Amino acid sequence: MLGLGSFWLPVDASSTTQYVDHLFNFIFLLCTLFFILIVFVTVLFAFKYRRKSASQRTSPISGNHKLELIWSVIPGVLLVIIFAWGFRDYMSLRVPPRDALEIRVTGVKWAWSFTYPVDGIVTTDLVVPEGRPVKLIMVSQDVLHSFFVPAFRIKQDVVPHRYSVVWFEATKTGNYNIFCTEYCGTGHSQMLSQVKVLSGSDYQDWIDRGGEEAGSAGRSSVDVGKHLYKKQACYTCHSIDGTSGVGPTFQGLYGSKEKLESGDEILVDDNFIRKSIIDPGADVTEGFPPVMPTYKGRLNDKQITALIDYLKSIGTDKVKN
Ligand code: HEC
Ligand SMILES: [Cu+2]
Repeated sequence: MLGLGSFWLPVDASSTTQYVDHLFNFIFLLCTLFFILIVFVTVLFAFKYRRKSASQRTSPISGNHKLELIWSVIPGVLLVIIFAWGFRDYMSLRVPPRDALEIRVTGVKWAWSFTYPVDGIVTTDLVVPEGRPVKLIMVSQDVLHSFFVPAFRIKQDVVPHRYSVVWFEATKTGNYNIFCTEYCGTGHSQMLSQVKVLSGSDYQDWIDRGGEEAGSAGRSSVDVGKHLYKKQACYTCHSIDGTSGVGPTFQGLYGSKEKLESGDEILVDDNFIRKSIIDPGADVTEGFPPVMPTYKGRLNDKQITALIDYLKSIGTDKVKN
């Protein structure tokens, strides 16, 4: 409609964007027309009916049924049109097609993770095939988040202890941003991921490869770990340069001795790191609050190993602070 879509709205890359866009353009156009009409009439009347002499009186007006009917019925009809149109499209957006591919989404402070129905595939970017409906079943592990993909025009709250559902069918291969649009704490603005839309055969290859992070085939375990450190938002609490954040720095952590809240001293080795990631509440490091979220179910064994390899690579001589 008038090419407004491309100017006001982000790229569209799903089969249902038209629902949102057409209605948006209609309402936008309506608002523009009424804005012009109202401003024009206001200015016109201000001149036409302004007081012409000091002795002029306002003529007595008791009402005008015809006028009142016109300004009630016309907007009333327009509202009913918007409602009916919106309701029809809302239903199409709410009800996922039966044959949709189901992927589970977990929101956590401050990262998204995606669990595939195929054994063990867990990712931080949502990888989907082009031209196939995808149904996302979403839940939060902590606070309220909201899953938003502008290019698909889908947005849905992600709530703890309850599953919410949203669906889409990507129509163009490429990468599209995922945002969290419900303020969820310090790292909210860094809660970023991408939808990677692959062609059907590329997607199948990706699944067959065990769902490596897209583009990570052939990368070393340390590199994958480094990638996960960023994508799983470890960096929002753990620095790698020795500075203490919400959690202890990773610099020189591997192989060092840590004091636990229980008073025990423990050697940071592969098993301790693994345990810290899966069950962070079990051995809390002295001097830190027990706020680390569990990554159980959001990282598979391969990914945990990659993180361990990455931590090992950041040096073993700890700069104490
Ligand atoms: C919300 C903040 C937060 C995030 C995100 C977070 N952690 Fe932690 N982490 C902590 C805190 C606080 C501690 C110390 C208290 C404890 O042991 O539970 C900790 C402890 C650890 C420890 C033990 C360190 C030690 O000195 O004993 C490891 C290993 C660890 N985290 C790894 C990770 C990894 C890997 C990630 C990302 C996959 C991650 N953490 C994400 C806050 C966080
Ligand atoms: Cu969030």
